[in-house]
Amino acid sequence: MTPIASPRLSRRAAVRSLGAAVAASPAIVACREPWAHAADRPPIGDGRDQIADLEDPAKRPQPAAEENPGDAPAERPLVLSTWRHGLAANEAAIGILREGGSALDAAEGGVMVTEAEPDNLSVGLAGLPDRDGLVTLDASIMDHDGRAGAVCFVQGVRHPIALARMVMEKTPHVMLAGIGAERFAREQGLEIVEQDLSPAARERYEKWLIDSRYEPVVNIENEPVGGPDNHDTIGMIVLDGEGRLAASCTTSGLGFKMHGRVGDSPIIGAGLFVDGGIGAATCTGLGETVMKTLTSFLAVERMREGDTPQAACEAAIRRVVEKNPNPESYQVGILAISRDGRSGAYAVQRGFDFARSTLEETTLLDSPSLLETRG
Ligand code: SD4
Repeated sequence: MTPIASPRLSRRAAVRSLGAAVAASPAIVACREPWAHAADRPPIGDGRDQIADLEDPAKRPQPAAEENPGDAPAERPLVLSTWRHGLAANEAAIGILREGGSALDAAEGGVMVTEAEPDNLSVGLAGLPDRDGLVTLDASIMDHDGRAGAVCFVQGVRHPIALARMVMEKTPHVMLAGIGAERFAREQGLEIVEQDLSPAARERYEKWLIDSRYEPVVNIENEPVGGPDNHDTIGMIVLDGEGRLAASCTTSGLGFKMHGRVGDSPIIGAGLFVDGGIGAATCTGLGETVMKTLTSFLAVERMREGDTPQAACEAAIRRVVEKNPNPESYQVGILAISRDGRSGAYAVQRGFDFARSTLEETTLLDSPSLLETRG
């Protein structure tokens, strides 16, 4: 695919523009709407019996939006991001697009807002620590032309997403880990801070130490949906006004994970995937389930095969459930945008909300889920 030439904000300009972007952005729509009228679609069953049908192209949903009334209307530009914290991130991303930034600039700058939040327990340096009391961060970014960058198991880096972009743009590699990534961040002049838990994270950690006595917690997401450790990570997908797609994903990972654990967020194809000629997807949730099914890659490949973004998200979540037992015990949510601006969202279970922004408005939406349609 030929890259589309366009003006691009410098990184510094993009970061500078965040404040102005948020100030100049349209009002956030406060209402929460059911996404894509889940109740109007036929029941999906438990997911496993649908896999065979989806292998038959004749039975797959057709790509035309009008043939899939459950799909959201096509929009361009369009920004989707995971969870409620996506509202502020989307506003910043839309602001960057308004100022002439590319989808990549918006995807990077948007999630930097979340990384900088002082009270976010799942993204950035204020996030929950691992079992050793250390905050370790994962992030990845991908552009419409297939370039990708990622960092994992990094400590003290204020903006891991910016570091991931630097890996993409300034090294011959795709991923840097741990102290090598931190050294590269220092060389590039990125802000590095001493490890120090945020007050909220410290409180939670100290409580966890007493309650859990350092015993392994295999499924930290096996908390009630909406529970404090249960979700987060911001994954953002952007379609800009010129038709370019980009995605970003950044997280402090699962709270109280083993030291050294890396999740899906920095794994290209798992936490995110972009094919500029097809579409983009990003995932959140229990990373171990996503890594084993390359959920974002699968969704983009389903779109390549003709699925709508909504159908692609549903197929990807069905695959997660097919390959990972006890879906009641974990959550995975996925968002997708096709290159023509249609979009989809789906999750294993209730409780996955996401932010959707056009130039006109930003809305918090509830994703439909597989388990809620099982009856
Ligand atoms: C991880 N996927 O590290 C991330 C965490 C997450 O909702 O998204 N939780 O596994």
